[in-house]
Amino acid sequence: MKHYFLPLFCLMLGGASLQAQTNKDLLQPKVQEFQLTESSETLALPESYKLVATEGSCPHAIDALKQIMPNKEGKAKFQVIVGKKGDKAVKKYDKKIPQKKEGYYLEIQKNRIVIAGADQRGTFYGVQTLGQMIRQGELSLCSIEDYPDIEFRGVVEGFYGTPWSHEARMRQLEFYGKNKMNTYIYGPKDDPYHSSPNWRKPYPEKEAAQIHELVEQAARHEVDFVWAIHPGKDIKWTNEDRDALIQKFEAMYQLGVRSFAVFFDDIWGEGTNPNKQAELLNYIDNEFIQKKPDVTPLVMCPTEYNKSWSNVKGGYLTTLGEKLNPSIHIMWTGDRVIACIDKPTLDWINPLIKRKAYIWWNFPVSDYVRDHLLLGPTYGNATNIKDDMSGFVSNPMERAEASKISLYSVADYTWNMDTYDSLRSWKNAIKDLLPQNCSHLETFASHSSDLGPNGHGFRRDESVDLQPTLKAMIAGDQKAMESVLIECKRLETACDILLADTENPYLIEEIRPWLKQGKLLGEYGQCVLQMIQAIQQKDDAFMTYYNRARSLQTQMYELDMTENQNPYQPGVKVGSLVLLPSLNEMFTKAITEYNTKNNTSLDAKAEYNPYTLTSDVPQLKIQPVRARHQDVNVSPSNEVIKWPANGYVQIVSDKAVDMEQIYIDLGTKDIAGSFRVEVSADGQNWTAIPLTQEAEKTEIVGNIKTPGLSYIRLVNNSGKELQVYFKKFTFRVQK
Ligand code: 14T
Repeated sequence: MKHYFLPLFCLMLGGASLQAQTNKDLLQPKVQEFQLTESSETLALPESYKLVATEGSCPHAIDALKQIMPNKEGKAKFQVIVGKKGDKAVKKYDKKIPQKKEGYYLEIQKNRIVIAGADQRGTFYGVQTLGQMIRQGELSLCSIEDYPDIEFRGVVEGFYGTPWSHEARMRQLEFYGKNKMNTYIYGPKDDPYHSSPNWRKPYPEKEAAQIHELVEQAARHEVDFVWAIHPGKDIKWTNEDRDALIQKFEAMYQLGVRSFAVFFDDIWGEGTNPNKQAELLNYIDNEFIQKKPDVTPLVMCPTEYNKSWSNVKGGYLTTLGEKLNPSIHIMWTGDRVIACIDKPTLDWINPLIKRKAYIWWNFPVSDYVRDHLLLGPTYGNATNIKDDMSGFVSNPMERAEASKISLYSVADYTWNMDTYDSLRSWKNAIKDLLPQNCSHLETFASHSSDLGPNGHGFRRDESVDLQPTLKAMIAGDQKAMESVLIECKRLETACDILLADTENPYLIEEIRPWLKQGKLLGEYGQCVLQMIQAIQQKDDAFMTYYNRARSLQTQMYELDMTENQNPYQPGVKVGSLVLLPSLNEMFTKAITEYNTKNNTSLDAKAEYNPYTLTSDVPQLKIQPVRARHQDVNVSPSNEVIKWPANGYVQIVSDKAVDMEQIYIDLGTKDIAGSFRVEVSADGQNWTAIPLTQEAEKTEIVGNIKTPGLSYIRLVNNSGKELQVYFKKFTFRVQK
């Protein structure tokens, strides 16, 4: 067999280790049918090839092919045959093309490569698979039949917070194409021209030019750029607003947009009327979407977008189900705002909306836990539901590159559900994102996956491999202590190496504060265990280890107080589910014992939160509370809170403190009179605090003059249920 490698070609492969043949488990997303040729021979790409294609067909596939095979084209014997069903070039292979939208047939033979798609996009995907095989090394002679399980697969940029940058979006779109995701829904909550009141206005020139550029990038990578509008906060059900919406869509169409969505989430009042919503959407569908030959089906996000918020008797969903044109897709986040999807989820919603739900999966979105990175495996969705949904899109983190760990797996899951393996997919994702330093990123990511306590009650496992060892360590097992020490060293090393990584500077920039925290955590773990060894061996170095461990605790705290200071969940948390708490437990246990034995009084506290929250408002019961500097802060919620008459939110401090001011923001003007704030030293005798709220402002302020308090609570004293936001609840205490 001939083995020619173009030098250029080798360069392209960078330092990636070459394998002798194709590893089908590394093809992404996992392909449906992979057949090795009996001879199990391999092929090195020839120096030149002849491209056989039908003029003008599948331009994006051909462009992509030229990128991955920059070899000389010519009259060589080796043929690369590329085309879509119906093209003359692939006529011979017609029967082998999967009869599925976006499917393809790929064949590697000694004298040819064939890529025959069911359509243009399928052909493009075939080229992507070939590219992955080439990057692995020599090509196994084989044939592949491949197609997606879910029709619409991808991402909805729908989070609160800083929208992705233009450059980040450009990189994302390329990534989606490479991973065979076909949908990017543009709906950043903080784009003023997406939502009220500016949804009616056209984009300014610069923003318009950027959207146009995104649309072109999306087309190049065979992604539907879906532009979403969020008009419900202030829409009037008039012909005027209806025409304004169509006009905006028309302007977006002029910019190249061919896919559209209308979101009615996160609103109340007149905008939530399902009859009016359906009427408007059908009008848009009939008069705009259906009239244009090149526009994909309309997508809508309902006001009641998850089961826990839906009031079936109220008829909202039933009305949409009955009235909305059958071609309009309805989004659904599952049984709760943040939920994984299974068969019962879909068996509940699909009959109500009389169509297959289009899943909006709220993972790895972190806009409600902004001090955590969600870098762990993507798991929890059932694998027997491919026929029960029309689409599946993931709402990601504000950190675009870091989100790719999960998005890679979303691509994998939605393409080939039966064989989805979250751990394999996670490892492949990390390799893909950071080929050289993947082992270090894996180490770091394994300790950076849970969300911490949060109002949605959604959690992820963390430090999974280490959990049994940590348990054994706490039970006093010496061997386990050594293993934990090694893992902490590994974490420190990983963070150090990643901090200076240059392979993916965007990723490192996004996660830098967490890498610094991870490094400190790794050092802290080692130090705690060295300290314990010193106790056991009656080593004089004990005091030095103790002091260093305390210093590292302080440094972790300082970092948490100074980096990533967003107003929602400020701070930087790593290993917060098991690793840090286990180390802290070891620290406290060791110092307590030491104090008893040696009659000393070293501080054994590792971490301390004196405040707890209690509430009888269902949506606020598990809202986390934190103390930072002098501020005690309840984490805000994005939800519309149904606050029952006399319902309360209460904070208890386990020691008396001198409270100063309280700041409350319920997102509502003129509401101070409907609530009272009261304080108490004993939880029995309460004193009300006078509240002030300036005209046209939503913030409420109270001055607390009594010293020595342990209780503070906010009560709805309007005598009726109120619907409010919960944007701020902070009080200051004297040091
Ligand atoms: F539209 C939706 F399907 C949806 O999930 N909306 C938001 C989403 O943009 C946000 O990123 C996500 C995570 O916080 O949750 C939804 O946001 C909420 C969450 C709430 F609890 C909006 C209102 C809420 F009450």
